[in-house]
Amino acid sequence: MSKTDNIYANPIGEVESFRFDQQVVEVFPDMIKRSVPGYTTIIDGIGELAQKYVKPETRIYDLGCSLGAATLSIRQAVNDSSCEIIAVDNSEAMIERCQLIQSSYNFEMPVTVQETDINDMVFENASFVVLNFTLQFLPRGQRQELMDKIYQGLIEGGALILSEKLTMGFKEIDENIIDIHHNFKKKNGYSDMEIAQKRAALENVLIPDTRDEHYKRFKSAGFSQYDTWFQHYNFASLIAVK
Ligand code: GEK
Repeated sequence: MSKTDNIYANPIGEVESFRFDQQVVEVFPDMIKRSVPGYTTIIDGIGELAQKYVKPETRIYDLGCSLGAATLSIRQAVNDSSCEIIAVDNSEAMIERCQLIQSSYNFEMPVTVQETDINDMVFENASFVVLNFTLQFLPRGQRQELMDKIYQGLIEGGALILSEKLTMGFKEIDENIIDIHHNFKKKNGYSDMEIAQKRAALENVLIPDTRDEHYKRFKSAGFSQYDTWFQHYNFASLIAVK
């Protein structure tokens, strides 16, 4: 069982930028479920989509895997021994715990868990790539290049799943949806102070784009089909197919 996230429960003089360190690893499953609307539905949906798009003898990449929830969903849903799933994160603490979790399950499909910056990845023979709430942590200037590399590494008919916090296209709508999201966090037990301090910690760390910006990147990379398959408030999951 994951511990309760109370990292920002006490007043902090100067809030430091958010980092995926050991303290976050300990509370991560609780933190992400209480903060990201639809997270569990998206994880289940990734397994269902994998069943549609994963092809035998191909690779699956889970980029910014954290503790590997999406990897586990795919392993459970597809479980084809001719495929390989590669789960990647650049946080040492996340990767250590992810390795432990993944090795405690026994599936036919081989899994490799590795500590790597996703910008340094080479993608080959991929039928399914997952960026589940990861792209938003990359500087904007690095996002198109990663998208291009993923597209190049996908086989024809392969799919990319991109889940992100979105900026809504209009300022007033954006402010209202952000407010509704904060109420969602309050209903999940976070105090106003926790919400405010977490928001400060994520400033300049989590940089959300609009849906149009994501679609433009898909198009520029060469994807022929793309759409939004899930959205709850300003949290969405998009699919792009080569
Ligand atoms: C899930 N996908 O549970 N290279 C590799 N990893 C990175 C990089 C990078 N450049 N930048 C950030 N990360 C997961 C949830 S969490 C989302 C993803 C959240 C990693 C970072 O270390 C963290 O583990 C993950 O991306 C983002 O399905 O916490 O909001």
